[in-house]
Amino acid sequence: MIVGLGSGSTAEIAVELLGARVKAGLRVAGIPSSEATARLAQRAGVPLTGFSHHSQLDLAFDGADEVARSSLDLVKGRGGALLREKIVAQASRRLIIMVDESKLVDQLGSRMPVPVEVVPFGIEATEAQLRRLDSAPRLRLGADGKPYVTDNGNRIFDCAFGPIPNPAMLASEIKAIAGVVDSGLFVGLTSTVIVAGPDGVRVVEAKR
Ligand code: A5P
Repeated sequence: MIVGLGSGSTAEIAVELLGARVKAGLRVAGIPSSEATARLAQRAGVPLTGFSHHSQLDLAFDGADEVARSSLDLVKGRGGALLREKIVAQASRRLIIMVDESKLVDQLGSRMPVPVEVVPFGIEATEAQLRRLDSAPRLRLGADGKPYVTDNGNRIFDCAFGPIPNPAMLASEIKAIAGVVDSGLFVGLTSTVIVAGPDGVRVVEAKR
């Protein structure tokens, strides 16, 4: 089985658990969605593979920053891995998202700005275009106070749009800007959401 390995604290726990299953005999290979996850998977003993060997994955698991209750669309990218996460998600037959209840929202954009990965060239022009979409883009900074650099050598604007009535339309508008690589709006990709709450864990399947 070929599995997409998500990024962020929730996905990291799942990678460690997967490593324990591999040690117990499970036959699986993972495609990591970030350099950090690749390092963790190696430490946990999860064999890694890549898209040059497998263009389609059986499933991917990941966390999320927001999950829309009815559509199961997502905002992702607080950890900066949104582009690779989306490539992995789109290549997977099933995308399983693990969150706690605090991540569930009626409308995406309610709790979190939408991360947008942009190429460094012309970054001021790209920022101006994002501002025209009624967002308030803020260049993400790293712990050193310098612009955060993604695994792909790009930068991230965190764009506060407020509650988003039509995430699919906004995702297309953002992506139409030349300097944008992709946004953290994941529309129509989720198969299943596993939600942890005070009363235990429940599983929500996408209505498709
Ligand atoms: C990484 O870029 C993100 O998309 C994470 O998947 C998301 O931020 C969820 O992370 P946590 O599981 O750490 O909340």
